[in-house]
Amino acid sequence: MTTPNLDAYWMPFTANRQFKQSPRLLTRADGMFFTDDQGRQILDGVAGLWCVNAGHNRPRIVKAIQEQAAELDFAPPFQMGHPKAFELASRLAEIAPEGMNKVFFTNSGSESVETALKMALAYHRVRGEGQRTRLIGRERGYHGVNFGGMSVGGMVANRKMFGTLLAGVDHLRHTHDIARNAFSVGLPAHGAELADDLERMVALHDASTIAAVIVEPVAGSAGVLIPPQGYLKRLREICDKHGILLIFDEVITGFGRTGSPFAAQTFGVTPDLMTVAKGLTNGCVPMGAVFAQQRIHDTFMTGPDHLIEFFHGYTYSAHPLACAAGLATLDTYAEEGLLTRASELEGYFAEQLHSLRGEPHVIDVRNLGLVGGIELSPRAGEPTKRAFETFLDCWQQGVLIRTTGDILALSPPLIAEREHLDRMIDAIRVALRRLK
Ligand code: PXG
Repeated sequence: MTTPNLDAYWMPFTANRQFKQSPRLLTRADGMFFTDDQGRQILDGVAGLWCVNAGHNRPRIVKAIQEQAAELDFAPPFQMGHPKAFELASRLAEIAPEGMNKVFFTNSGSESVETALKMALAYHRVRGEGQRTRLIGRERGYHGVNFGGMSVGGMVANRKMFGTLLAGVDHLRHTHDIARNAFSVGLPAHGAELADDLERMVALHDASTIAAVIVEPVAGSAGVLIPPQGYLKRLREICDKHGILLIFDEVITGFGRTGSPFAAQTFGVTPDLMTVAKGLTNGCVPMGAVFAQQRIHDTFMTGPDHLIEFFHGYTYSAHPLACAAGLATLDTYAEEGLLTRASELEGYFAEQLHSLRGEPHVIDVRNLGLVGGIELSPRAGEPTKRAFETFLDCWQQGVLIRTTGDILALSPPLIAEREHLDRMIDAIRVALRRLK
């Protein structure tokens, strides 16, 4: 295949110059594999980008999108609707955590986060507590790249170039603690007390100024940070004590990644608002959503009937193609039991991941459900380079992994078989052994 002219496309979250010197072009995908422009098969160790949970090119989803495009290509979402939007919201409410039965559609994880933050602020205002304007995120959190999500997020490189961000935001300490928790299998034992950081914020700012706390149940982009045992429950309790809303960002953990449909269910902790995207449509059509507790939604339903209750939405909210893809995705998940399959594979995957303990440069291995993280010691003076070289080596071996900082991440499609998991781990082992 001839390589296209690579000049005009300014690529997102990419080392553009390195890429354009030796491009990695994907041309097809099926099941667990991509095909590249050289005709090589690349095993997908990251479900595309944590999104293709049912694997690639699923016939039911492909057909649904094709048929929808011919039937109803677009329907305005404001003051209008189309049947599949309602059907998808109902189907999602059926698998949602307890009581989260209202669904607001967006087009990405970043938009879901902005939507949830705005919902939280407006909710308090409608209830007559409009002074609750403060938003609390967490160090090393990732909540997308728009201004709200960037502000509550805690990844330095994603924030430092972009000015003053939102005012009135504060951050809990992150929970990553290699000194106490290195090589934990599943949930780390130490660190539940870090949730008490929220009490510190309350002491500083007063609870009456705080609208919401947003955290990822399991942080993905920041390098697979698994919450310590009891941490999320404690955060929930402190939020309840002070009337602060708890938002779970489940953009990565949603749709089966941790062994239940949502991490809220895996941990037995129900948030007030929950953001999703990615696996909602199996990555096939951009779509995100915010789940809200009935009580939050109902708070907005006051005033004259003809007035808009929440001044927010997107041209492409509940786009017909996305709704069709979402419905077919949920069917596929249900037929194949994929939303709980990670819990079946978790033990085997953990064994394989933790077999990397003792390999060169490995300072921690972390796992939960079908998420794995391998942390490397950085090369002196060249942070992130070891991980990036491992990524390139695995790519040469025909395995796609993700890296962030000096951490390798795996999040295979939920259809993975043991031999796929073995191959991912083997490729990483080979790469680590020849790494400087
Ligand atoms: N919240 C979380 C928890 C995410 O992981 C977003 C929000 C934003 O979603 P959109 O659809 O706007 O990208 C994400 C996205 C990585 C990686 O390498 C992960 C994401 C994005 C880019 C890279 O781990 N997650």
